[in-house]
Amino acid sequence: MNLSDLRSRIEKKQARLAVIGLGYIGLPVACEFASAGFDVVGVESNPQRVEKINAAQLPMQGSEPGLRELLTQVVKAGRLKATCEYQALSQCDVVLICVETPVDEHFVPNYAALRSALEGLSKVMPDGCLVIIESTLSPGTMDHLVTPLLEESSGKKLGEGFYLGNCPERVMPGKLLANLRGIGRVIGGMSPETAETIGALYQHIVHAELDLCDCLTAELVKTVENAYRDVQIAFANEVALICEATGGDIWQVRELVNKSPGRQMLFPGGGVGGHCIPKDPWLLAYGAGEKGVALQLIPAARRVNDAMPAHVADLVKQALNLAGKRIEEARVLILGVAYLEDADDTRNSPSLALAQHLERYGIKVMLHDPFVPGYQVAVDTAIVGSDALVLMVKHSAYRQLDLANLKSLMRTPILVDGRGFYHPDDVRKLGFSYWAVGRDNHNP
Ligand code: SAJ
Repeated sequence: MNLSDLRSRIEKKQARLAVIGLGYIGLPVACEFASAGFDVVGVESNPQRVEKINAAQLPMQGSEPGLRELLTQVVKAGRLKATCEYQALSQCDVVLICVETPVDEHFVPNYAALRSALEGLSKVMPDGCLVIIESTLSPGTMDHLVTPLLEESSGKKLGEGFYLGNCPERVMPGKLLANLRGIGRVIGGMSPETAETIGALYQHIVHAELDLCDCLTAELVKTVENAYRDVQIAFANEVALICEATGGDIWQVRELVNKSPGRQMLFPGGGVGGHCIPKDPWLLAYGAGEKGVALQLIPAARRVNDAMPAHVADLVKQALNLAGKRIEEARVLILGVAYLEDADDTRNSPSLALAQHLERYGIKVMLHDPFVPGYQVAVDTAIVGSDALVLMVKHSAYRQLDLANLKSLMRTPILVDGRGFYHPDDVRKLGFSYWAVGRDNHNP
């Protein structure tokens, strides 16, 4: 099939769609296209996830407004089917690839999942198939990895036997559907006609601007927008350290700085987690490094943010020492394991990094999270006999905690605030020794 025939089938919603990878990115987009009227098959490596999806059960916990209902609607309508078999792709006109693209311990992209998806697809890819990579890629990957791998494995030629584009996702756990529907997308095509065809597809589900460009630009935009955010957060974290040392209050400083025209300081905190921000700067840096550009600022920002869990651990240690507690006998409860408030995603969780630092000091660590399975023992049970409570995630449920009651259950009333969640006076009035990222900890 040529691009103009494909485009016409897309416009009439007759094109048969497939999504490889039914995770936080793939499942919502598969549901959205199915709901828009396309027949969608999802290819997923995890058989339990396949089973859940075909039973219209959401495979993730957190609060994802509208997704559970949407999944039920499209599965019951027979518009979305999940399978582990790549053979299902042999009948598809358009294949979206939504697999993880993490970096390894040396900050080098780990494209194992992407390679596996591309190789699986190549074996069964029909002529004229349109392949769209939604995964985040190091700049240059479409040219140097995706295209040659698809051509060599399938024996087809780009632009004749198949078409190729890169449409990076901009979702956020907790707002998966809202972001998918309401945030504009950059659409890169290996040819302008391909970008236009992909635009014709996404206009069925994205009710925001679609910016068409080449694939390198799409790869750069995605990694740069997240590196930008990481640098902004690192700036806030470094100013937080200045405020702690000088006795300032970062939350007041940030509010007043942002009254200055053109300033938009972000929030400091106990660390930067998630599947995007901690790794996309490294994907960008890798692409730059391949071209001989040695970066300074972007890697430094990563180091600042990655040092925040250790900084919170140091605050806990200082608090215990001041309270005369023996570190190796202390018990600490961490509130929040997910990397973001009101979500269940624990990828690159700063809380888990904090727990490792505390355990290295010999501290017994307990963790609580209302959304993450395995961490849901009631707070007023887990806190009994503890020497410090550490707030690491601003889950809404934590607003309901009765701090006076929790203090009465603790052995030592220390509260360490990693997210500016509490007002120092309110907490100290209850008798807590209050410590915080970005605040004056000289008189806790
Ligand atoms: N964080 C801070 N300070 C801030 C903002 C975030 O410490 O001011 C921390 C969070 O606690 C979290 C991590 O950074 O641990 C990431 O938070 P995030 O708000 O950036 O959430 P993500 O990782 O889901 O970011 C995604 C990104 N979207 C995509 O990559 C598609 C990001 O570009 C968006 O700006 C963000 O969602 C959003 O705000 O929607």
